[in-house]
Amino acid sequence: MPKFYLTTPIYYVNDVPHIGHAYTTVLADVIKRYKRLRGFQVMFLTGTDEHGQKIERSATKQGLAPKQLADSMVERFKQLWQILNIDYDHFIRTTDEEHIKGVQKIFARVKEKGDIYLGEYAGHYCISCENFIQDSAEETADGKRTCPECGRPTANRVKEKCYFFRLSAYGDKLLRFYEENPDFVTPRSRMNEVVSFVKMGLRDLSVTRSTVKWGVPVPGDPQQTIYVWFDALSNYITAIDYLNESERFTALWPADLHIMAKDILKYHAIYWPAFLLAAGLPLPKKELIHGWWLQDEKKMSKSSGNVLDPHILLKHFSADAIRYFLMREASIGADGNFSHEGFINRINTDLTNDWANLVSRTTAMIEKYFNKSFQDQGLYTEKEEDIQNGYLELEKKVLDNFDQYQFNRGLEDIFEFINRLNRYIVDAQPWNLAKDQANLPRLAGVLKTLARAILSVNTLLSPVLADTAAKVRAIFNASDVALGWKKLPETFVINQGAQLFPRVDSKVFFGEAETSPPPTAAPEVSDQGLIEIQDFKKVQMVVARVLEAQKVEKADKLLQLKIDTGSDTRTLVAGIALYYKPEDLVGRKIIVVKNLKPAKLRGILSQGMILAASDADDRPYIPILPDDTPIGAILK
Ligand code: ME8
Repeated sequence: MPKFYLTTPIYYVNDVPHIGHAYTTVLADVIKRYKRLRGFQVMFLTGTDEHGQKIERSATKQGLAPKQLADSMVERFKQLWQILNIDYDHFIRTTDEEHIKGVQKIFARVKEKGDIYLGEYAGHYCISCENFIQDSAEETADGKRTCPECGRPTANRVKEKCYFFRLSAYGDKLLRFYEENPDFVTPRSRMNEVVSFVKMGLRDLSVTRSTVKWGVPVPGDPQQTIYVWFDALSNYITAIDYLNESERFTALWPADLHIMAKDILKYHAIYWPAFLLAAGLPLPKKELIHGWWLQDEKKMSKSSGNVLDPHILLKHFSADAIRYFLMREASIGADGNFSHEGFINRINTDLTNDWANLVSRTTAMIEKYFNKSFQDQGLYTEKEEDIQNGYLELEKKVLDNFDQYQFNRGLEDIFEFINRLNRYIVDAQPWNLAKDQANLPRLAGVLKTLARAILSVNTLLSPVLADTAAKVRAIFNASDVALGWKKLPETFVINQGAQLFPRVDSKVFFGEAETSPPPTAAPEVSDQGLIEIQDFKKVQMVVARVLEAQKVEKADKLLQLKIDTGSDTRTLVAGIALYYKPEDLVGRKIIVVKNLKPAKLRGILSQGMILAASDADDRPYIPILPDDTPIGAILK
């Protein structure tokens, strides 16, 4: 069996997983299942990137040691991958002992060969990108510079001894490699970007830090730690036993496919091949670069505050529904825009109306007219032949698209065919055929054709709809998982199962989704962000006492409070339940905005808003006033 070694990026642990991470990982999982269907033995690697100043700072902010933060985040990632049915073979953490030793080994090897040398760096540093910034970068008013990668101001100027990688020596070698392997980076537009970048000339790269403690120590110079990207990229080889260069390593390396979004293209398509060339190792075969998931046309990222939590979707929809949406809506190379409305429409139309309905209509008719199984041969016409040929054409087209990782196009074709099958039912009118005993062989011909078409399409869908495909096979008692026009099992009995994609009430779904809305535009303010006192006075803030508090059913984040504002008693709903228990608040005096327009949250009318400070992670801190503060007192 040919092997296929497939990787996702290893994700930073300062961020909880969001739909962007889910997309890359689902894509990798779909590729794994597809390649398996095509006869490959697949090794699928994912994991977490845990070293560096960014993680260290994030941990300190939360009062944790970096490893503690990493441990808790790793659980979040693993849990989400389990729910999304991600069948990875190995989860690597850069804090794994084997990885650390492997990184030190490749570092030492490159150094031995003379491509890592000791020098000194003087300049600015971007903590977010963990990169030194050239002095030519734009300067801000306070003498800092803005990072050309992320646009954030850099930390103060630093001067430090560090080791450099002789990247400048690899420009020509890389260009030759790209020329000989024009599909190394796909899509082609991304390959062109890489080539232009390299042609502009490469400077040596600093690959250690003396100021960062949370990292892999440099062998022989433990005052220095290895640059996070040198550390992180090495995961692709350390995970398969580069340390011992065992048979496993030689069997799996080079990787067949690295998957990522365009943000980290440069690291994977320039630095990584250069490090490997320097270490005398073969280069990965292909890198698949996908676009961004955007919300409101902005890249989803924690710092923009517009990340979409996949758990909200998972409360109402199956993993397969989410996997399908992600694969159907995004085309490799282009950005995808996420909207809840688009999501629910896509699922209700394709999966509930078209696919689940086709399966349930067909099986219901087989049950009704043939008491769950066929005994006789069917009578077939040209129409059935058309369906079979139509399927064979479809399969060819879909495999072509899937081979190029164009899952959206393949799925589009599959659903066109599903619609054709639904039209075929209307056209054949099985309910009329059933009225006359003489037409039973014909009816059997129609329903058997539908059953065979469903089972065949089911296999094409199986890389994406992994759970559902197994359910459909169980309904038909079929065990064949191979491609092709399916035969029906010898003893053919329908097992009616639960509905495949129950319709989700959009009102319930939106009620929940609205509890984590994207940030709304800031109110109009004058030039320097200043407001008039009249503007401030428009907001009526008073002291209120919490009379009762309880959790809102099926909404993890919400607490429902009954409060006394001095002039009335009212209900508030606040997104604080992850951090405050009802008993923390009952009897306490808090500040509420009284004249906020009421809003319905999960069907409960919230009349006003509780005031709370929130940190960068959106954790609320509610100011509790002294017991003797009078209820109804106005804040002004
Ligand atoms: O960059 N849309 O980790 P990271 C689509 N640790 N994909 C997205 C996305 C979005 N809005 N946001 C994130 C790192 N991703 C490094 C990688 S690898 C040796 C080291 C996905 O947690 C996408 O795959 O910032 C992107 O490349 C990756 O998450 C970045 O993850």
